[in-house]
Amino acid sequence: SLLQRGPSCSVTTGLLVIGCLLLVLCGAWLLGAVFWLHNPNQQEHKPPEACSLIPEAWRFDCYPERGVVVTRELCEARNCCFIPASTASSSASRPSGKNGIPWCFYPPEFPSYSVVSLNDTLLGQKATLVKEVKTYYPGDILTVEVEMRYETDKRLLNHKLFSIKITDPSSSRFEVPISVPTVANKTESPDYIIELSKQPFGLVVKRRSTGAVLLNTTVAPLFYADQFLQFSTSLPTQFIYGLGEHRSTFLHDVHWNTLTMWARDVPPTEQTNLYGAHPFYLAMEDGGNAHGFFLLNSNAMDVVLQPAPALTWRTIGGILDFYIFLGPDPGSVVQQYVDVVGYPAMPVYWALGYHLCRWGYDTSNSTWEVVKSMRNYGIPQDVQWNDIDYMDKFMDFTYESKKFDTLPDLVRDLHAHNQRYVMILDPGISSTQPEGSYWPFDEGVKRGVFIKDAEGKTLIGKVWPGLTAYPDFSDEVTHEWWYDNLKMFHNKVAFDGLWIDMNEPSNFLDGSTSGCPSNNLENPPYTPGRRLDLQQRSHYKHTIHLGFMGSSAFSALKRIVAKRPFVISRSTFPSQGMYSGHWLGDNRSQWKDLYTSIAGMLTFNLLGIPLVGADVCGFSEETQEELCVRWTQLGAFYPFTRNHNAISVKPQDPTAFSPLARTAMKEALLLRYSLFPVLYTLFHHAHVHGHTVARPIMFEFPKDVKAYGIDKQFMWGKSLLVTPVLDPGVDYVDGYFPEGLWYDYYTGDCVTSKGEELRLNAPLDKINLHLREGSIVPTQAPNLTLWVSTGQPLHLVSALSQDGSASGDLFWDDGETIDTYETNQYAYIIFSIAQVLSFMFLFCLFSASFYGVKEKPSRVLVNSQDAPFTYRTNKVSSEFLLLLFF
Ligand code: MIG
Repeated sequence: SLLQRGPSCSVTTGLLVIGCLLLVLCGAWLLGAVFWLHNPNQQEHKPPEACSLIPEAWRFDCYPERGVVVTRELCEARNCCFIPASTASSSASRPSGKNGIPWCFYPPEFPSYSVVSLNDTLLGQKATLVKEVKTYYPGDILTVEVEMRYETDKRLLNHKLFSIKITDPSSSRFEVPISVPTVANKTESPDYIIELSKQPFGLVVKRRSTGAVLLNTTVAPLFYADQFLQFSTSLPTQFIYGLGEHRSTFLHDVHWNTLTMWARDVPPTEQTNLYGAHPFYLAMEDGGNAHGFFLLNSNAMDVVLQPAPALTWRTIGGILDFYIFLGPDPGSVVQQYVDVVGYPAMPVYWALGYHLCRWGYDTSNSTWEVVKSMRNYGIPQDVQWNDIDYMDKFMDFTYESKKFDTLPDLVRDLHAHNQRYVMILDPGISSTQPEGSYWPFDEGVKRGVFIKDAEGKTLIGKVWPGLTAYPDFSDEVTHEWWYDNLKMFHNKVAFDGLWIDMNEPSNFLDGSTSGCPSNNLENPPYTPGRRLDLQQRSHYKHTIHLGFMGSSAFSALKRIVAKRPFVISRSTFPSQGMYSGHWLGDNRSQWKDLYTSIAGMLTFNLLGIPLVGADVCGFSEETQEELCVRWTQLGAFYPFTRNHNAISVKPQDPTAFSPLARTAMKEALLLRYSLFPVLYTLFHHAHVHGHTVARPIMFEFPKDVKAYGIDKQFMWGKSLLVTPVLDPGVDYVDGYFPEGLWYDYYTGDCVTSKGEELRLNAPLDKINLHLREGSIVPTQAPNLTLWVSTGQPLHLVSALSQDGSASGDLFWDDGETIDTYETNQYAYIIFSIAQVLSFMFLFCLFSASFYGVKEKPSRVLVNSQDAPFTYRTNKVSSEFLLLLFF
């Protein structure tokens, strides 16, 4: 992920080490205990009436610090209200994973900022805010500046974007170095209404058309201290999505749910901050409108959801710079967000094929054996990967000369079969090799690419190769050094893409070999995160931060392979979609993980990183055959599909299973390969328009509230509905079908739904797939690689709507040249059927099926010539199927 600052060591590059929080928090707890002893009568104390008037759902936590028993004394020392919550389960001890209802909360009159001047600017208004009294956080900034920008004249954002930047006029604070498109003009007729409250300062943003209050920051005081920046807003809805990276349901729970953002190396766990940080949410309002909110800040932060509903942003550095996107439909919100952070890269075609990987291939030959066995069974595979096993002593840019001696030959063989090779690289560079024996480190030191500690010495941590230095990828010099290393390695092993791991970055030491300095970055007054338990502490100690590894890998690959770069990254930050895809990290081979992968995939599509998938069949623990079959079926619909396995567990590639299971997996992959034209076209729309690829049902049916919580099904684009089996031992699945006609993809059988749940047959060899009425999807006869598949004739599948119309499209190019869209080297075809069956075929179309033709046509004309066709009555409904050959 990109630069973040959090509780961290102060190092000269500004890229940091964290940890060592224990002492401070223990200290605070002791203090609390002492106050408690001195006031045994505290329970009798009556809070002021203003406090008791505040409903529990509307309490904004005045004492968010973890590990502190919040007493009345501690609370009142902050001039806050102290009222123990009504229910036992919501005590201040904060039951695991969630905050309870706060016992200590801000009173209405809590000191905050007032507007002292307000001026019009070219793009909006600028206000100066002052606060009279310092609060209890050190470095409170009493004068801040607010810049409100009402608009851009950019295509997507016209009338739909409102942005605010709150800065300290007296000193420059850290700002996230991603380039946001510049704003040009102030809008005359925005879709929103802004109301500014002057005393205390607060902002209310309403949707003009409905009056819905999208933002109201008057609900709690604004904090702007050096290491504690916080504001809250009411929400017009409980339906909140996004806010990655977490393992949770797709729809977030707003019942005192704190989501922490701070990139770190930890296997997907509920209520825990994971590998990436994405301070963006999408909200569904009453009536089906949607809006989005993005806080452009990369420091460690908490986002607190509470049932009012309301939300609090609490970050420990940087500035407050935020954007509101007016939608009004959910897809447009994502488009507007992506327009600010950057559009996803157009993937090289083979990125969408099947990837096979594991940790623990002992040798290059054993890796090769799997590839050959996949070919023998006729199972599609585009890409073979290697994990850290291939390296010599786990060092980047080396390969093990005995066990992996045939690696270059394996890669040549893959290429000869139109297959590709990807290997892992970690950021940590071994620092302990004899001088002159390891160029990456020696040269890195010479060019000064490594992160330094507070004393200006190279900071040394520990990862797989042992002691390591960390490249500072925010520096151009590092990019050049990284490129040189890749180029030299590429001369030996002609890899096609890169897998970048451990780039939170992960560190097995607490800080560095010399620990952590003691300073305010290391010991922030407030530490985001859940309760300070042992595990949490050690994880904070284990994280240091650096950035831009994804963009560095992208630009180096672009120069080396001169094709669209393929990069998959574990850590991510807003804008990362421009450079890489993402896999969801170290999941387990469990049914639960199969299910949660859908929410992860959908969330990353919302975050502008559509090339995403989970480790198919599960990473850690032994998988089971049935689970692995179901996972391969669901995985066939991950935008990025890779089977990956941990070390020391049994193989889980498709060839490792019984003929029955193997065949079912093969079928699922062939299905994916046959749908490649659809998937590729969806990625084109992601790249050019910021669309999602794998999409929640509610994106297509925003008025259907029943679809808002669905994360067991999803769509590909607007046409295909996927209903996977997520439970063991069943041969059916229940799925929700929004109102309308839905066609079984395989048979053309049609169901009419009133917006209801339907039970579908789902034997082990089947994943349910439905075509929405009115859609046309281009498909191809599948083959063992996409290279071969994409040479096959197209077949169109059309699902007519009730009035007999349908449409669809196809983006097509050579699959690998950089910027084909931008340089006009592509074909884009729109298929459309009106009541009269007529449409244009531009090239190499071989056949077409039409679902839902109500009467047998007397003639079929293709280019004015009679064409042969077959026609049959559909078994289940009274619809008909027409097959056409020409
Ligand atoms: O410390 O490279 O998430 O996919 O197999 C573990 C070994 C390092 C973590 C990755 C995982 C990979 C593993 N890596």
